[in-house]
Amino acid sequence: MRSGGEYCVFLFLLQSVLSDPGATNQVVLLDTTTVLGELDWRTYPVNGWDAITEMDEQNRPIHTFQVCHVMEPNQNNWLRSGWIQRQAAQRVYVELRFTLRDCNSIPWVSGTCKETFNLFYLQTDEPLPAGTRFRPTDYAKVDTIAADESFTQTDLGDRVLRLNTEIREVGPVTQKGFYLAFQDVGACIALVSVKVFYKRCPSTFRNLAAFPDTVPHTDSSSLVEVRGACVENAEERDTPKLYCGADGDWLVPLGRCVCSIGHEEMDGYCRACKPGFFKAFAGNTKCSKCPPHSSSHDQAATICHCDKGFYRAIADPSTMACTRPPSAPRNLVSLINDTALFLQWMPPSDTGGRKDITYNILCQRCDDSGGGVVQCEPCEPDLRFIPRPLGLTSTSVAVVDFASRINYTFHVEAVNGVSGLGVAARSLANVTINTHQAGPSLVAVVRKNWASLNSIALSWAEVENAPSEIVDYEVKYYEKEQEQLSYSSTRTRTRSVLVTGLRPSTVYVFHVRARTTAGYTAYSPNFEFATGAEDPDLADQGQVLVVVTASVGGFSLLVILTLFLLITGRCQGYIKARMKSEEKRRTRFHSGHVPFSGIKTYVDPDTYEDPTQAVQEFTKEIDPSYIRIERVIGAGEFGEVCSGRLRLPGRSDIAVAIKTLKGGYMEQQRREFLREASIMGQFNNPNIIRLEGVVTKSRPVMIVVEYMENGALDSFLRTRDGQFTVIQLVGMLRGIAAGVTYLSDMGYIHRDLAARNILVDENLMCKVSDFGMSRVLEDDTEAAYTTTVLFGQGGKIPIRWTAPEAIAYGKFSSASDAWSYGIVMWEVMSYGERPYWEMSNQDVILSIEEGYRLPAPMGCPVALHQLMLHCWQKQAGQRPHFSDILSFMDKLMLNPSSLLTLVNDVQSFPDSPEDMPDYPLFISIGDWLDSIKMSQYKNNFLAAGYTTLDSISTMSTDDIRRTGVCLIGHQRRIISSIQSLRLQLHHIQQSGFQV
Ligand code: ACK
Repeated sequence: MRSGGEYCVFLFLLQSVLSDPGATNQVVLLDTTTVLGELDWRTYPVNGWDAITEMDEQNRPIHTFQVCHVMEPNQNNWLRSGWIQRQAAQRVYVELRFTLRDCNSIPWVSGTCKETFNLFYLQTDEPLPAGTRFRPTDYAKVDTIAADESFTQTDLGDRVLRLNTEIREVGPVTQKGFYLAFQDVGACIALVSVKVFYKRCPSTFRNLAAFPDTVPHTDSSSLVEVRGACVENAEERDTPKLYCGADGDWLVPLGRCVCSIGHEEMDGYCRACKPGFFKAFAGNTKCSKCPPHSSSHDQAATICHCDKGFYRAIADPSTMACTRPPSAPRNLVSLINDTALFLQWMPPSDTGGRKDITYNILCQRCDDSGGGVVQCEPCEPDLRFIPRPLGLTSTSVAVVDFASRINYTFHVEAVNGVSGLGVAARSLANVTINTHQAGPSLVAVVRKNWASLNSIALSWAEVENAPSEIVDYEVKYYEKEQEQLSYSSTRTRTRSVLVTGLRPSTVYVFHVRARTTAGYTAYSPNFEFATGAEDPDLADQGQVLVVVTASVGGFSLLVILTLFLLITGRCQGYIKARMKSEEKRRTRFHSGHVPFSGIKTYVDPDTYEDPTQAVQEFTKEIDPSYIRIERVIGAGEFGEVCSGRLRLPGRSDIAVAIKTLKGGYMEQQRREFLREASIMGQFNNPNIIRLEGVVTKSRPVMIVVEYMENGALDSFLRTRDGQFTVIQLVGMLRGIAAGVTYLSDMGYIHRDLAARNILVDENLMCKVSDFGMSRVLEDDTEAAYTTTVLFGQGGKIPIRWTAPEAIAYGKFSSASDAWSYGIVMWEVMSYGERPYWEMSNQDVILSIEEGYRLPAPMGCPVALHQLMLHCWQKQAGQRPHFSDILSFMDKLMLNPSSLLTLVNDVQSFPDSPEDMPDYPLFISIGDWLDSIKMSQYKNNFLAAGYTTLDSISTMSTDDIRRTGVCLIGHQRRIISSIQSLRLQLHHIQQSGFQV
């Protein structure tokens, strides 16, 4: 049963089969649509299946097999393929495309027509010899194949042919080849194509590794693990692996390869870095451009070589620019006094591109050995350099223990991490100093006029024929026992001096020298004098006078105190017990605040023999069950600071801060901790932090104070830069002034006034806190003299906040608190900027001594800066009293127009900018902006023509605004950095001018 129409349909179907490109994860063992010659398939009996070969348009053969003996019963027609080689296959698939006629569509065949056929196979290691008889029983059945679709009749009576595709798995096949056989039992079939294939995972590249073609396991549930090989110029990180699944898909990629040094990944391969680029480490990064002053000429460079004259230190990373040794230090100047010789210089103009510059001092001593021959030799080994001669990171050094009348030549060498790597000459700056004094001593004898417990009055006469142009005298002194470990000096224009701040019963060594217009003369010989002893019998006349005065003063204080205690009725039976303490205290009240009747006076807890008595007297014990600790808000000196609630019986609960004393404390620590409470407990003022009470009878020991929602003033302002009006800031300062006025009226000296010790509540009200530092001072009615301690600042004095006389010789007073208040004003007006920025403490002391004062912060009213400067008067007596500061603040707030005049521009120093040397700290505008984290404005500065640090030195706020820095906080940061630079410069200049 064949018709020409059906053949056309076959042709069409076959074309669509041919155009199927096939999947890449299949290996085809046979495809009848691609066999060009005869197929050589056999049929049994010969008239059963019919092989028909037609040609398509491209003249390619189309092999089809048909059978359609539907009218005859008992059909058993076989079609057998040729021998198909198995190759690597383990599981073989057979894809059949065929049409099958629906028996209903054929009349008169109901008993004989079938709608299925059977697929069989036979494995052999070799093709069966020609002429082998066909034995159906040799073949194993794979499946009975039925059609999904068949011929169907349309409404118009046309028959529509449907092509069926069926795939069957054959096997497992283990022999070298096999035959397929198709059994027809009476159906009408056209077998259009037969494709035999097996599946495999095709070779692939993943994660820079190559994976070969892989045949899946026969067991479809297990995967084949395949290890990949890294592509060329790549190396394994973790073993690269893939798994081949039964369907020929790659699964679960593991591990990877990365491109080796000198290579980068590109489209799944590792490509060599181009010249001018390098890659120093294996990895999936790209090649990098050679850093400045280096180059690579070949492909696949792993490092860029430094250009001539540039180097890389051993520890420098290969990504860092090549650098070179620095140029010589600049502006080396020297300054000599009798015991120390100072060298100071500026960093080299060319740092070589590095930040690790250090300086070495090399010293030679040169003597004129006569006849104009100068002989130089290394300096004495016992010459001392402070802090050290080599590896200096700062730009100054002091030299002591030098011999007099010698020419010393100092070479200051600038070195960096690549110095010595090339053949470049050493970068030296030289200076020669002669340690000659400007003439012999003009003071032969120094006399003691009188001495008290703490002071000695001296006078001297000049030698005969002394030159008239004496500028002043310098008196140097130190404790004899201490030798010269630390010494003090003071100056006077007259031939006498009163040296104060000395220790009782102590021998001091004094010597005096004159300063003439030609320089210092040599010192007088040493003279030793002792201060008075505590025992009045041993005192000389002057001491007796002082002690009597002190006793009278102390007595009147005692009377006032006694009256006060009697009037208030407190501790009546207690006066006697405290008489001993009173004895001790009577000379300890601050002289500037003699309390008058009716005003409560601060009592120093240290004057109590038993400090727990002071705690009992001035604080209230709280039952810990009334306290609820909620969270930790900070770390105090003695333990954590927490916030919480306090509910006292009959009172509503309030927010409190709770300072705790951490476990394992020593008794001394407990006393120190509670000392603050017994100070705080004496105060009652809205601008002083209020003590609610203490817990001492159970653990942990606690101090409970009112809670201040906004915490410490310094950090509070830093996080709200530029957010307050000037009036609000003045309001804060007014509050602090009110608090300190109260303290000073009580006779209490705070000693540690600083924004960090002021707390701020939710209404911006400021309250003074931190009473840990305070001690009542020695009563000293003598006038203060300026003394300078050159080396070694002992103790824990907050240098930047502390008045010079307090630093130099411990003279704390309400006037030194006024100095600190001025610094707090500056902190407030600059929103928490660090006073004197990053200057070292030593430089701060020297700058203050030289007369430098902090410039006005940006946007600060002139009136406020004037008040700051007033607080920073060198003479403590000239500083304003707190009551004056308070009324000044009140006036400002009542008359806000007085705050309208602002100090907007950078303060100018007396010297013109042309006279200024280059800025020492940074190399370029870019570096400078990086250092203050304002890098984003580099282009603004450059575009506006500011290319050197010289050029920014005179910039005003308006100039900065004009460069396009719009944010007020950023303007502030930049302007204060310029001020800081100018300050350091000024400091260097001042030192230079003294030479
Ligand atoms: O800046 P702060 O939040 O404010 O961090 C410190 C921290 O405890 C350690 O001293 C905070 N602090 C101290 N006393 C109080 C208080 N009375 N109210 C609120 N915070 C306080 C301080």
